[in-house]
Amino acid sequence: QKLAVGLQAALEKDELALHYQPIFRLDTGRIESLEALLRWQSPEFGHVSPLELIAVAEHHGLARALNEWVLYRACRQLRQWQLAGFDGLKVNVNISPTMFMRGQLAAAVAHTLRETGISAAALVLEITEDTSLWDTAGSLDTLHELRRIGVEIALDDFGTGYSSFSHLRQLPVNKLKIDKSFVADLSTDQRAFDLVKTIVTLAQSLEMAVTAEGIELPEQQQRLQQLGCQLGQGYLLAKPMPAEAVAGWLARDG
Ligand code: G
Ligand code: G
Ligand code: NA
Ligand code: MN
Repeated sequence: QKLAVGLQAALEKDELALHYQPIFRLDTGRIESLEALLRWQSPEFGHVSPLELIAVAEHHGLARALNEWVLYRACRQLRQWQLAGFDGLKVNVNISPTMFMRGQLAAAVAHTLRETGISAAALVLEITEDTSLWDTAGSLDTLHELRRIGVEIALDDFGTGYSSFSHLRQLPVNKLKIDKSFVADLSTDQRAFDLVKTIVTLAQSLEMAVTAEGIELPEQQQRLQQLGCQLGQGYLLAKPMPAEAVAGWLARDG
């Protein structure tokens, strides 16, 4: 309860921050996108993890305000990088699954894109695998509407949830992010290797691009490239960093 009051105040005082972690094309090494990750260093509560923040927001009716704040901030930041001359970048924004069931998400996204001057093709919404997504007609409508606008949808933490092949085939999703637990075991465990191989093949047959997250070792990156995984993210390549650090980093990266 105290945390919820604190979060409400933090939203109003603009005390929340987004950090950004680059996502790379594994073949060229070029940066493809920046994933926005929520950070709250509270004077009162210390560092609060984003998962806890989201949970508190969900319980206290603040989820919509929080998700819309993240969406707006990330798009506005991408516009600032574009104006500074960094072209061709996308931004990945995590959205809570419950937001897809409420019906206003597509309108809020369209509004934010107009307001910040970002094209739909530069926005990737990340959503975790959650069965409720495909149990609700409203969520499917929202996903279809977002794809119609031109926004990309990525299924995050793929492989840890419950999506069956038939669900996946019906979902208007065009990217899969392989969960970092599979990537972690990639170089040591044959079964993890086979599993990642299967996910990449599945994604190819569904015409979805694959991102591997949690790449920490060069061997993991090599194996992912061998398997035909197009995109990668992880501490080996770049860690999440404050927005102010990104421009300097982009200038060096070229
Ligand atoms: O960056 P970190 O490892 O602390 O993130 C922990 C989890 O919180 C991740 O699963 C991430 O997807 C989630 N998360 C981070 N930022 C956001 C956000 O802005 N919105 C939502 N809904 N989830 C987020
Ligand atoms: O659920 P989601 O994929 O959004 O979570 C991303 C989280 O993973 C972020 O909190 C980020 O800080 C973390 N992360 C990013 N790269 C790595 C990595 O290489 N290893 C580990 N263990 N975590 C990572
Ligand atoms: Na994510
Ligand atoms: Mn993930």
